[in-house]
Amino acid sequence: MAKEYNPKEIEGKWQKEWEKSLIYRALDSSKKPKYYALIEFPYPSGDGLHVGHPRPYIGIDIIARKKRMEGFNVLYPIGWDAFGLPTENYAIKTGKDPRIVTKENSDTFRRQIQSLGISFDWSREINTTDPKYYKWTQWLFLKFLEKGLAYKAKMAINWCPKDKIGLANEEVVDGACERCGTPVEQKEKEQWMLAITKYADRLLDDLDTVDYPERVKTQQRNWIGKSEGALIKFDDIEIFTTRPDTIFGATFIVISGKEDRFTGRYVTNPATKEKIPVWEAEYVMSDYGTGAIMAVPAHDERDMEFAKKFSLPIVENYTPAGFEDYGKKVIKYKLRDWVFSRQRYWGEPIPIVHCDKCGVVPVPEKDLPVLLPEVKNYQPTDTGESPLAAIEEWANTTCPKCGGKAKRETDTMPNWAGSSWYFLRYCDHENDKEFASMDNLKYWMPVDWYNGGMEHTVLHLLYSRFWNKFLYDLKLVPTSEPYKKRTSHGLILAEGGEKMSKSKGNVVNPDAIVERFGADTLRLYEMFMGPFEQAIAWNEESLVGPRRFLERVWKLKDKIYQGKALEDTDYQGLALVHQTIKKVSLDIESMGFNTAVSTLMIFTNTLDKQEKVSQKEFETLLILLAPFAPHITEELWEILGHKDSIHLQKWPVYDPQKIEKDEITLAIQIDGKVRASLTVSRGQSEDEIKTAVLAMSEVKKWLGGKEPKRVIVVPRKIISIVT
Ligand code: ANZ
Ligand code: ZN
Repeated sequence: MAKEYNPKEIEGKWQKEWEKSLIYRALDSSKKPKYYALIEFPYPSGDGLHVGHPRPYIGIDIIARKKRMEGFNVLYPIGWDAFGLPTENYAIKTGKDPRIVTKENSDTFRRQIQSLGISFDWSREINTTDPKYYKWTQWLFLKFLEKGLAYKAKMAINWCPKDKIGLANEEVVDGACERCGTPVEQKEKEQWMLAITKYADRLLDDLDTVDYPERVKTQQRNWIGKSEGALIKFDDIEIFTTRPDTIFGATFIVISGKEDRFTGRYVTNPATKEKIPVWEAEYVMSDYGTGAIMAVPAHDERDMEFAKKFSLPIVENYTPAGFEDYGKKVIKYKLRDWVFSRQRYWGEPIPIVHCDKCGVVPVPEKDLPVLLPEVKNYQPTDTGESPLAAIEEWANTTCPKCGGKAKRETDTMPNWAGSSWYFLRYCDHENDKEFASMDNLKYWMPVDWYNGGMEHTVLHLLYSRFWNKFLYDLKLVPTSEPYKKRTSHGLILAEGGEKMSKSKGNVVNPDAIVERFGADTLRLYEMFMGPFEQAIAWNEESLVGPRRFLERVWKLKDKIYQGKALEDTDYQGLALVHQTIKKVSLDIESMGFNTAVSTLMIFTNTLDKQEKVSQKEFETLLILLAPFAPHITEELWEILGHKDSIHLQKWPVYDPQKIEKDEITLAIQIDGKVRASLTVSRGQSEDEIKTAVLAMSEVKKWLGGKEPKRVIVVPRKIISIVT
């Protein structure tokens, strides 16, 4: 009896085999062209993987596998973005060392991801919390310092009174802490800052040079928020406006304030020479423009609302005024410098020493990394200082310059630090002399295809582009943009359409799915369930479809007859093969994974209807299916008698001529008279047609046994026989 499809028997076996044969290893030099495929490295949370995590890993895996089969030297790496609050909060709660928590969590993630047969080059695994990694994050910070782009500023920072942590602007959502929802307060504190605003124009302009979805570019542009406007003085109050032409309708001034109130002051409108009142209101931001506006209620909605509420005059005046009339043109940005300090434990220590005599002193390169000390208590302090400040034997040190008493910087870096350059480290992950060698970077960079979540298309992309550009200016990386192409995947939601979350108890663990259906079915299902870019709800029942499909592929092996080349397949069959190759190839390139799978299903159904299937046709199906379902295809490939891996085979190329499946009917003239007709397929050669015509009984009858003098085939029109 034929063997049943049993994923449990084959999946683990092949995963071990691939690990041994190193077929997914990227080589740092090769005659092959390079291809760098990247996913956003995960945060190894305590909950383990849920079925949403692997969606992008599988999608890019399919692209990486196809590229390998097309002859590229592919780098498809993975690692752990492991500093951050959840682990720290867990450590606070349980007293467990975050290092151990991180190790346990990443072990779980690794095991789970490996069970899905994704072709990551595991030899390049990195971990942002590994001192060998964060040594270079610290080194890079010192480069920013050296070039004047890292600086300290006393800033009113966003302060979450519950988490006791300073938040970056982007971590404040509607005035509340992004993590816990507590209303954010302002607190003055010395902070390390990174001058990303120095790169605002280039971050904006260079968007024209990269292949990102338009909505991602728009989001980046809006975040940078460049506007051209004028600064205009209303007596001693300077305002910023993008509409100086509306100045005749400016009936009051609003300066940024905590509540809506009249200040009691009046200033002169330089256009109308009228006295207009000065108000204070929350809707004017203190840190944009000049923090003051001229209110033109007739033209601006917010001003209109305010004018109505407080019965202020509304004047429609279309007297034209231009930039020329007022002030010079200025350019303002919404983008702010990046607050780079965190008063937390589980982050990279900022490698700075404060000396009474010498001031701010960078830790010398030879003393890097500044190791994160082990502590008993991970709780942030009530004063807002980092828990590191409480560890005197660590914080008290000597000045690297003068040898005198000094104190270490006790702030740590934000979560974004490690992820701002990890794609560079993958290129040379073991280097202990440099963050990555220029040779390797020149070979691998830029990333050819980067896929990640929509939630990271603003900040992470902007930050990492900024670091890359900064390093480019120092001639430490070879390209000014790190990512050639960026795409995003949609979330996988829980059944019913809600977001998967532990608190809702609706998280689906891939382990259970692999156990029940196999990894190949899970992979196929995740690709088949809907368009890759769109959010979609998980539906356990639907896993049966892909599983049955794989069973059908499995059974096809019993129908094979050998020794027949693909070209010998009958014409209809050949057209279908080439159509399938074409559609699957193009769909993969455009992330149309769901339609690629359905194309493979149609092909399989057609083969299934045949009594016999040629080995070549079956092999073509397997090769096309291999990136989607790497285990079953490898097993069948072996059963067919191959000794090398299916994943090292050449990706098939379609022949456009063979795809034209329409047949044409040609008239047959004998000595100038139409006597018969013949239906041929477009792919047939002239000789084939001639042979077929002369074999026709009707033609034989008209020829009466004579040899024709000439047979002329006018392509796609007629066949003319002269006797
Ligand atoms: C008069 C006016 C008339 C304005 C009108 C707009 C429309 P963007 O494009 O975002 O740069 N503005 C200036 N500083 C502000 C601040 N700190 N907080 C809130 N609003 C501020 O917008 C610039 C416009 O936003 C400026 O032009 C100003 O209002 C307002 F029909 O001046 B305008
Ligand atoms: Zn000193």
